[in-house]
Amino acid sequence: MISRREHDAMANAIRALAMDAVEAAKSGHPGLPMGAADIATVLFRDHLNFDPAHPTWPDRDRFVLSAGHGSMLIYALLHLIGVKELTIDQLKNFRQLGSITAGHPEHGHAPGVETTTGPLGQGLGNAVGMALAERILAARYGGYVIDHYTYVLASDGDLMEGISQESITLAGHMKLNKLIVLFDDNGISIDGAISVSDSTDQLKRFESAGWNAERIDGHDPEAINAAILRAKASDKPSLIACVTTIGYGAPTKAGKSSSHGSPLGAEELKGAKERLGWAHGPFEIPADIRKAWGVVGSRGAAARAAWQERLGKAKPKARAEFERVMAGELPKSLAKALKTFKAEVASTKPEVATRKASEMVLEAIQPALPELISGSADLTGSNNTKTRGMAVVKAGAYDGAFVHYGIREHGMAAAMNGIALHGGLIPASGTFLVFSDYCRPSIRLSALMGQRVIYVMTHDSIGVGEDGPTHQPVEHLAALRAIPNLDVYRPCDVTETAEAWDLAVTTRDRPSLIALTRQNLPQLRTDNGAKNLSALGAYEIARAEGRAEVTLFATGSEVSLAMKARALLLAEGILARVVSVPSFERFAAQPETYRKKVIGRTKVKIAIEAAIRQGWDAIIGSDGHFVGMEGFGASGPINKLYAHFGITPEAVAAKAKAALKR
Ligand SMILES: Cc1ncc(C[n+]2csc(CCOP(=O)(O)OP(=O)(O)O)c2C)c(N)n1
Repeated sequence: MISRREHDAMANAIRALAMDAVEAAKSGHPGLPMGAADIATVLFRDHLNFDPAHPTWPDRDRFVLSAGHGSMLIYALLHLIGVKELTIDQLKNFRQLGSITAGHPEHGHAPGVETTTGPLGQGLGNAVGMALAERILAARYGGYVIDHYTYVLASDGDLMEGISQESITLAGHMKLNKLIVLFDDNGISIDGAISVSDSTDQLKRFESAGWNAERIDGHDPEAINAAILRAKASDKPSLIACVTTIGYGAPTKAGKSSSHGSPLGAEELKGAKERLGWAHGPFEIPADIRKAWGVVGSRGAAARAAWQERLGKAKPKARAEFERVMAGELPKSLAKALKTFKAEVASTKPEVATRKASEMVLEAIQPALPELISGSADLTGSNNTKTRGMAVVKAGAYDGAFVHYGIREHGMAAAMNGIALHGGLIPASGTFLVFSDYCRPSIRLSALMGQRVIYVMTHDSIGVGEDGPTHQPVEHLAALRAIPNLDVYRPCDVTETAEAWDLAVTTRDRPSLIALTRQNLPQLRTDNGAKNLSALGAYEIARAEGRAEVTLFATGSEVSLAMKARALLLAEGILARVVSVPSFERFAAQPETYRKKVIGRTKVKIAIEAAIRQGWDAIIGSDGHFVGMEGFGASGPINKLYAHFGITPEAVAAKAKAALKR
């Protein structure tokens, strides 16, 4: 057992590095790392299985610093345990451009940062996904290859955010007993004492969600260790509220919000080091303390070696499959399943809603793609995300492929990020497109982190009908297209839906969102889909019967409307071509020559989309014409709505004629 003196020295190394780095950067948050240093020291020293030389080892324990503003806590820890990229120079360059020690932890920068945190509550939501992924993979491949804990360090802010309620109730319901949340219970946020704005009894709140919850002294290493041991042995997820002092050790700022988010200042820093008995200069770690932390790092190496040995004893086929899914590689049979499906569609020409088309695609690919974890936020029958072959993932019976996320869109999206980050599974889940707003902060993080997360968003326009404007997205496509690194698809028929799924699954470095209709649509593509035309983002789906005067651009349900408008114009001797635009992002990524060719040079260009115009000018030009929505929708039957808002083939034809002055 380590002495209190030795423990304090290890924890003070974190505190000193945090103070020094924030001081050097002239910005950052010293209060949390100073307050939570004892918790982190016990967790890393006595519990966390993490090998600094192999930070992506699949069965490592996950540590999520949900309170990302306290980033110096994780950077100091990773440095001290010996992650080689986390050099002392990186700490000296905390928050500087080009360093891996970003202001808030960013996945893909410093090895060992499991997820990007900063928006409070998101890390906790990710951790729920990681813990769920761990249970699913353990059920599939056996506890000898996957059997790890997921630890979260969360602050008051994490627990105040609404997303935390969705996340903790999902975790409690799923009995994710290997999820352990260490709550930095310091009673302070930016505006001062938490009592200024909140009076929740967090223990009761977590208990009512099916968690263990207890409160301990967060500066007592033995109490922290004992609580973690109890949590590890539990059959429920656990909250350990660790009562701490923010800015622990600072002479005048400890316990105050003034230590939260700015450098302590030279005088205060000097006083803090004196109080902590830390007689070392900036960024200096004495050899004995460095050595003690080094021992922590080597403990992880032994755990990894033992795991490697267990994996070596697995049956070759099971091992190969496990290694395939953990590497994120797709099975060879997937491409064949998609090809067969598209060829079948070309002959049967099904006239279905694209949400139904999506279900048909899932039926076709799911047997070939066991790593796909589908789901819905309580709209399973509407989103069409559950196939016959998908068993439901349940508490205690995790070997399924479908998650009932409940009415928790935000928690669902954050959990999907966690599932993707964990590795071994591809999350794909749905809600109505209008409620993408409820997922948006997490979608943004899927994109920022470049994770393969698939959002299946149905009921994608006023085509929803009677449910009215609250359920009819109008600005959502534009808002989603505005998120960098997110591919948005709006397929027009079964073939394009299959193409969108193909691209979503095979694109590993970013999320995809597939917008799907509630209403039936005709099958427009007549080819067998051998070439994925949606990959081009836009393509000519119908030529003009000669030299075109008009080009009609449309997405999703409006492509068939454009085809009808083309026929109306043709009847009057006006030649029009139709361009389907399933993905703005894919189209923008094409070479200029292709884009110019597809956009063409006809006198009149009209875009048709049952949504707002924003974003279309890049294709039709600011002098192009638009047939779509200008404001919110209305409650009524679908056909009446399209007529009411003037989104009809006749309106398109009239617009074309007016523009041609005929
Ligand atoms: C979603 C979100 N809203 C607001 C912020 C800005 N912010 C950063 S920390 C913080 C609250 C600080 O209180 P607490 O979570 O208790 O952290 P501590 O002061 O203990 O470090 C806020 C509002 C944020 N990072 N994320």
